Amino acid sequence: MNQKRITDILNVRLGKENYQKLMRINNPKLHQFIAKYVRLCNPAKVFICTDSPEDIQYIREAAIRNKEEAKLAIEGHTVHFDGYYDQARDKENTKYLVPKGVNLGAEINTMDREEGIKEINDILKNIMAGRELYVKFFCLGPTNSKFSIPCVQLTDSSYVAHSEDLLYRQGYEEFVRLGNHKRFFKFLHSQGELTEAGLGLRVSKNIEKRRIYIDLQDEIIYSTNTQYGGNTIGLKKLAMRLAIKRASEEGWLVEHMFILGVHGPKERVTYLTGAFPSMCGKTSTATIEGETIVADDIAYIRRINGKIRAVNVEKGMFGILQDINSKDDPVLWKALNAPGEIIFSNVLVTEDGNVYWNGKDGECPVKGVNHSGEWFPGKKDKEGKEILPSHKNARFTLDLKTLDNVDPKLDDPNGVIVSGIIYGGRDSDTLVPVEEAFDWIHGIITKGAALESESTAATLGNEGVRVLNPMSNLDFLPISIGRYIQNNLDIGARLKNPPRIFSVNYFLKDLNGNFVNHKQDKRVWLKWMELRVHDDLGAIKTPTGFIPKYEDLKKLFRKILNKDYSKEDYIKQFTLRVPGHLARIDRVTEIYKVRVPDTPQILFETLEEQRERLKNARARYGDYIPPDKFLIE
Ligand code: SPV
Ligand code: MN
Repeated sequence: MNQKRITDILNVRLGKENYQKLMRINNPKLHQFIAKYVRLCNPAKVFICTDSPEDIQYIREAAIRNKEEAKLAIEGHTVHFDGYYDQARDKENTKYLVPKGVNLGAEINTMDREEGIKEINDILKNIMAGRELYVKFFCLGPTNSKFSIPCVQLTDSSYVAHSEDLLYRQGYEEFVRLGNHKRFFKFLHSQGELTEAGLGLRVSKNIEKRRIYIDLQDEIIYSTNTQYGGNTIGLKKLAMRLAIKRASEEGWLVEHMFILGVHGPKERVTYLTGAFPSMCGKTSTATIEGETIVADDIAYIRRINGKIRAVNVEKGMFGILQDINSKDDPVLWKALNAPGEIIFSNVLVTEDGNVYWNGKDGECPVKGVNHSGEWFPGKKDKEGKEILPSHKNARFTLDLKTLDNVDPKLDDPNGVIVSGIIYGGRDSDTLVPVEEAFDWIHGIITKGAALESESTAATLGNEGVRVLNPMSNLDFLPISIGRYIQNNLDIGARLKNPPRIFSVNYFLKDLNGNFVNHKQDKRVWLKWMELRVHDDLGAIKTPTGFIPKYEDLKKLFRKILNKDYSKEDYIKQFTLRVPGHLARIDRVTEIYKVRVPDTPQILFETLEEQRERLKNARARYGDYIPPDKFLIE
């Protein structure tokens, strides 16, 4: 399309006011993108959303008017439902469109680019007929920063647009300022035809045509016939995929990580990042009492003047509700029960407009409406599966400023210095609750690249299956796993003082199947890590890393939780479980050997060294080695 044709289309389709708003941005590529999809998707109306409070209010009201959200009893709270079969990220239908001859390895879902674009264009044709298209501008990362990436989102879902207003920094003025100068990411979403669900809310009907296609070449993501945030909120996991590709080319990282300010002695604040697969304690760690939150899900990480620095890509939270209660999560609990702008999704709504989620304080209501419609205890779905009051992946969306413990550096364009990196997974039988790696390479390989987790309800499919999930980022990788691991190794290599690397495991069980830790124990692990970063504490060297000394934990448990920490608990938690570790090394090595052809050689070497250390220890002390054995050495 030539420039004249583009402006003609926009002029006619947008109407005067919206046309003028768009034309304040002097960026022909942007105009072309919008014109192309307005023509193809054929919406009845187009709304260009600036950063003004009136425009943002328009979106908020549209979500109610369009019946994508309904008001709840508490001021500012709304509820949204996704379709019964649209409750999580759809891995199967999320594909990278790759040109012929490109091979990203067996773990990454790809399809031929031309074929994909043809298919998606067919689906998109007239898909917005009769509806309004919202055009929104955002900035990933703080604005006006080395980290920032401008983005444009086209969506016919006012729920998606509203969610993004809570989750991302506004970017219209950033686009105006940048004019024609910077590359930007593009997202196109349509929820497709709608059907009525509980409370008269409307959900995507044609789930069989749900597609999430990622075009790395043009930095465009298409998402159709779905509403669930992880499939639709362009700036979240969709943008992450584009950003990982760009970062890989430019020598920085995009990680599935929280960023937490951990408060040490004498008002010292030490920033730790943490990568956990979904539903493994990432949110509850990021919002933990006593510390301050910078990010809960996605971090951009750069090496700047010999230091690793990180920013939060987002400014809000799309968090899991299940099991949030007043005792374990006081910070979130308070925010979720106070007036303020929050979107609840896939919860149970009672007649009086209150919400209930699995594991919330108080009695479960005996009736209400949820993502399955009218709900009552014992209700079953078509497959005979019991429907819980809320979906396990039910979520809340809020601006981080709603929380009491937001860190003052949230919007710092320079980010924060990362002093430690935590890798966490769901492991019922092997890894100790907290452990520090020997060094950068040992940490990246044995804690990050070898991260395994038992699968959860955050993605469609079976739960409880142990899967390898390098850096908990596997679902979002648009580059080969080998290359990704190498990028991680590279960023900390040759640094004088790279971040310390830790693993945590909140899910260890004893032989009777009981968890060996309480949820609050993680507060102690965080303080221990903070002190280790500054070499304020010693540790015990084991074949798999440094673990805490009993006396140190005893003091910390008393100080932080006012609890008596018994030696018996310590031994139960920190015994080295050699058979589990050896089996894990076997599993991980096998996957890398067979499925990841470009695995860096150092991965195999590092795991082999660990195997040798474990075998030697076993020869001396047996299969299950209490920590004190290593103290004597
Ligand atoms: C996750 O599943 O990792 C999330 C939510 O943070 S989603 O947006 O679905 O990715
Ligand atoms: Mn996530």
